[in-house]
Amino acid sequence: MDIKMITFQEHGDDRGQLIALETQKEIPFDIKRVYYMYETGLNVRRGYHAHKSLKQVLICIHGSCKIHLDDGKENTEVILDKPNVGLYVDNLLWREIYDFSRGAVLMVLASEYYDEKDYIRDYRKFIEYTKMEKK
Ligand code: T46
Repeated sequence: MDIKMITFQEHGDDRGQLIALETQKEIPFDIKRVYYMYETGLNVRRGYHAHKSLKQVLICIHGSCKIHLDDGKENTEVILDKPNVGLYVDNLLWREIYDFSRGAVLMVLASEYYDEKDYIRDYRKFIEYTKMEKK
């Protein structure tokens, strides 16, 4: 499976590091929404859905977590554990997020406003959807 990781430029000096993320520069879409999850329980697994059209970049800005991605044919696991690395998650990818370390903060930059109608929450429907899209 083709996974796109984006390494962001660090603007470091003797005070520490700083990362800047701009629409259509480091992030390959117009950012319409930012959300982040924190205080996630140690054995929590979240996600369990795909998006019809939403594109996102996931950055674990503190701690670590794992992302399971499935395109309907293949699947893979990605570890996010660096604040200067983002995972680009295209539409029509089933995702599950788990193994959050204590204190982990997962920030997500999204290409669209929140829209429940964009979610595919049933795995069988997701598989049907991926087949329809390829016709
Ligand atoms: C995704 C993964 C990585 C909002 O009100 N606005 C928002 O923008 C979002 C993302 C969520 N919510 C509400 C909806 C639920 O009542 O926050 C609650 C938790 O959201 P959800 O159960 O969808 O969280 P996850 O971790 O299953 O999924 C989220 C995103 O929804 C999803 O797009 O790709 O993180």
